Amino acid sequence: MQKQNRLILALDVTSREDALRVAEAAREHIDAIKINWPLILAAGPEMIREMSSVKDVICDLKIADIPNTNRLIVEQAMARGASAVICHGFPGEDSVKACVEAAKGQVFVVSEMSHPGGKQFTAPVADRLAALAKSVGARGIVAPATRPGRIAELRKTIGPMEIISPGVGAQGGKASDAIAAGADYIIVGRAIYEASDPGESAKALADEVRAALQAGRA
Ligand code: O7M
Repeated sequence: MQKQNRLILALDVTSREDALRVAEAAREHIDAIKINWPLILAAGPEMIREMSSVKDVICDLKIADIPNTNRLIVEQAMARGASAVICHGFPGEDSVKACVEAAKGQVFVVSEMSHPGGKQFTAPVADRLAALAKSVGARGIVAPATRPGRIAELRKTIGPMEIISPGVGAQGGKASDAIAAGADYIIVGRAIYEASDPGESAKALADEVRAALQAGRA
């Protein structure tokens, strides 16, 4: 994944036609496409391969099982051209390790989730989940753009690992706040794929990210 626009498109649409339309429109303003269950269930797992010809694909299956099942899931995703996968940390170290081994390190571990319910169970253990991601050699963590202060705190735990951050737009977070707090990439779904002009919306977000980076350097 090239770190150019620092924008990951969450392609949670439910038809192949919409996926192609939105991905093509946003293409030049994004660094990766995140594919989750809605698209895979609607249009089939071959969407991973098809989208990987547009941009790097992060397969967001939020894998959360025993080590052997985790390994089997990751192998299937990688075999279809995924560049990285996303797993949960709560099943424990052995389960996350199985993902990291099967994906050759290309794993992002969910820490504190971005929605209101994320405060209930994930927030109290988010620092431990981030520490686990670091100790098993994952690539990065997922941290909430809806609570930028938490991005900055989790950064202290993981050091230079990557932070990818959902919650911008429809969930109320701001791209510039997430970037200023230390996110490497923002993840955006509805604010792009529900926009009347997804390309324009992606461009505006990428511009906002660039401006936040420049302000941080000034
Ligand atoms: O921009 P949205 O709100 O339409 O979409 C956000 C995407 O990020 C959507 O695909 C969610 O599944 C995902 N996400 C969250 O919204 N919150 C989280 O805490 C974690 C994720 C995520 O991507 O986890 C890997």
